[in-house]
Amino acid sequence: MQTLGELEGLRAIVEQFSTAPVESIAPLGNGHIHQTYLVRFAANAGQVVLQRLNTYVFPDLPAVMQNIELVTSHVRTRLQREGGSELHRRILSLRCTRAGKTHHEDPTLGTYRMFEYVDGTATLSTLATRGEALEAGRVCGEFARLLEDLPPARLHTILPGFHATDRRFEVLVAALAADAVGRAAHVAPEWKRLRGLEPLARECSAWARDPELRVRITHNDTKLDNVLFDAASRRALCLVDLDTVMPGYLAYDFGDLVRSCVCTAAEDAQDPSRVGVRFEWFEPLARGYLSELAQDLTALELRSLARGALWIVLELALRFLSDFVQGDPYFKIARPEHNLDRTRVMLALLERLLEHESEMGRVIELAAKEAK
Ligand code: GN1
Ligand code: MG
Repeated sequence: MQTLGELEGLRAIVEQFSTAPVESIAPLGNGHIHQTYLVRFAANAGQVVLQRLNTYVFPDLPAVMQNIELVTSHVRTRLQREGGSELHRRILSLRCTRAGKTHHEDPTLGTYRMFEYVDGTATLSTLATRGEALEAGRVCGEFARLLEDLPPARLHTILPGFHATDRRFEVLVAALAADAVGRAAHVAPEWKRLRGLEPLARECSAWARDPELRVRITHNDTKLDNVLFDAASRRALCLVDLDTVMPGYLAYDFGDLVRSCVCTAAEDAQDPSRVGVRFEWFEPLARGYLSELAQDLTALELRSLARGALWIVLELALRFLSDFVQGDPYFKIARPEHNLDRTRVMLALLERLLEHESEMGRVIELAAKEAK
């Protein structure tokens, strides 16, 4: 909960965007990067999402906001052309400041932006039905399909090397060597396991030398938390959290969705022995995803999808451990070993996923054949 002073500050920020009187402001969601609030206006004048943006993670906010404007307006136009209904629920809408800017910078309170809140929606922390899995996969594939005619070069590369798993490996090596906060010795067991996974960390870059692994516009943060569902029908409406939309590879988007859906434990569980894989979600996720995209994928892209689940889990293990070793500058933490717990969960998940390595490939092939 915010203090009274914080609340006053937030109200002052809201005034930059709207003159409507505010009824309440409450924290929303559980992102690791920004601070997100739900703002309710008085007299049923609607709700908006207000975000205090993390400028440590996103130093070039104008570039982030330009990407978001370009991508949301492109998707909106495509949906209109396809004759879709309820467009305001199928792509996020930015609300600009009263001065017409995409975000507001306050010298003491920080930098903020606002989105229209989409009514009657829910996010899911876990999947409960096959229908939800099909839908999550479908909306993720749809996002890529709707952006296939926008040249990737028109977008800013917001975070260079974001999914360059081999570079993430090198960052960890450097962090361990620098040992800025004296934690390197403590993470020796995790490092030993990660060191053995270097070939997997280098795999995507090797594949990417082949132009058949196409550079597309990708979301780059497609965890289940970022899929917005209709609360009643459980139909997936759209992807949220568009900060990292930029040129990338499909494998990471599909992989991120998979890893966030199949894990039986929370991303930050404190007991990694509870990590298992609900493999029954993999097939509907793949089927939903490919129902939108199968026609358009190269053979290498298709093969990369199952690898993506492995690449992203390894990448997250590397990122969480690097952050822990560097003293937690990046991911929000609620306890001292939070990032180490996250690392251990990712390592356990990778082990479990590797048991399904060839099965994942077979399921993708079959789903693609059926979708074509
Ligand atoms: C961060 O913003 P949020 O919490 O959705 C992170 C992702 C990680 C994710 C792990 C910009 O996502 O890359 O996969 O945490 N986003 C950024 O939960 O680093
Ligand atoms: Mg995010």
